[in-house]
Amino acid sequence: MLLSMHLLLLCGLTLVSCQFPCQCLTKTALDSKTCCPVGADNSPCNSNSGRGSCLTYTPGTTPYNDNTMDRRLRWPSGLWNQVCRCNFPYWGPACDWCHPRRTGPTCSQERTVVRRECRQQNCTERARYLADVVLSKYTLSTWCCKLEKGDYTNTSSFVYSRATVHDCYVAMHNQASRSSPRMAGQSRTDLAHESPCFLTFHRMFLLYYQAEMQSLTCNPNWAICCWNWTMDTNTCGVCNDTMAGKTMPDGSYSPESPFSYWKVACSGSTSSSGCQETGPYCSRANISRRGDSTCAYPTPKDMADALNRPVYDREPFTASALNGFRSSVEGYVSPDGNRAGNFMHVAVHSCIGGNMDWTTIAFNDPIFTHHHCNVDCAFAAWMKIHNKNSTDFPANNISGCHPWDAIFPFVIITAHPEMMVPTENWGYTCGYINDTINNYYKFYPKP
Ligand SMILES: [Cu+2]
Repeated sequence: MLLSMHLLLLCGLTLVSCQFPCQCLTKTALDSKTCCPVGADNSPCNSNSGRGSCLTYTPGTTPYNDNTMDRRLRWPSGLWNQVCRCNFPYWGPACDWCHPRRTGPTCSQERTVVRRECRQQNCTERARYLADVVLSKYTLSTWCCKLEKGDYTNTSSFVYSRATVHDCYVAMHNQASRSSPRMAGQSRTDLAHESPCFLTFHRMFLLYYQAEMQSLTCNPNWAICCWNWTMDTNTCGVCNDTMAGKTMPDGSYSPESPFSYWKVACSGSTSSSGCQETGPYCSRANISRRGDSTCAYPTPKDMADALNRPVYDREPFTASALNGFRSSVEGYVSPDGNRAGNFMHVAVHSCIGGNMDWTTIAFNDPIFTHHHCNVDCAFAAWMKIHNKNSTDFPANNISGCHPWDAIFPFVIITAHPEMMVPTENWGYTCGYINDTINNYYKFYPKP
């Protein structure tokens, strides 16, 4: 408790989010399996002010062959079984944020933020957005700690450190996609990709990032800008110095982009290690891309074809599961759903290349959010076109991705299907969703 109080004093009252709350990684917290951070009212989960309670959480039991050694599974029970449960309209690790669809000092105002195509921002808005993202790279998160070393089979191996806001999201994505010891017959342990969880994980991930940016910038209307790459044919339309940065022939960023100064976070990570660093900040590599900037981007017809898969996902629910919307938009399957390869979301990661081409460090490139914003917009369009809801999230046998599994690494317990709802329920919309839907109807007339 003393350490938590001390941390609170250090952090002040504005808590923002990241990989794991530092207060939950102390030996005491891990030994007692309790992750109930002390909030602004000096009580765990801000319970004194009625915002939340520290409760025992028991995840759904699974009939499948999960690796019980990997403490990311049956989340969060491998690390903590006492966690905050926030009362609406409160949200966040200590229930001190507003739910994403509320704002104001007492979280009483309903609101919806609009995620626009980046190119719809005017000059002032672009400059502001760029400055905000740069601020996130150089501002130490007030409560996030990232796991630098540690094996998810043994919590006493954990080594954690504070990190900046942006770098915590690199770490979060890194930890969700790392491998870990497997049981016989288990083919994968990535908790964020190559499964039905791909779209639900990334929706929660971007929502958290957006909430944190709103807090960091004191701007409750801050919204991620989206890169609709179907507008581009063979060059990246947002890769200029007023937006995501221009790429030089050697793969570096244009010296006129602030991103040319950025260093890679989780620079020493491999697919099975934690977010390790190669050395002190200044000695790390600069973030980078693929030098040759020309690439065949997914076309409006590709997007329409992917949107035309009426079923969310199908057996075996892996990267190459054929004929489902998730695998087509993720892109290990063609947009028409019938063959494996590199298309859509995956193809765009490769088009940008460099850090973006490695799942465990992809978030280092600020274009990650612009890209995934568009993927999330496609998810929203697909739900509207086919009239889908959370009951369409399939029962499946993928570890960490059962319908009752809480989304790792968030300590706000949220099951994957809870993300499969209209975006308005989570306080945002995609500003160009009607363009995406109308484009779909150009290729596939309304029934
Ligand atoms: Cu990802």
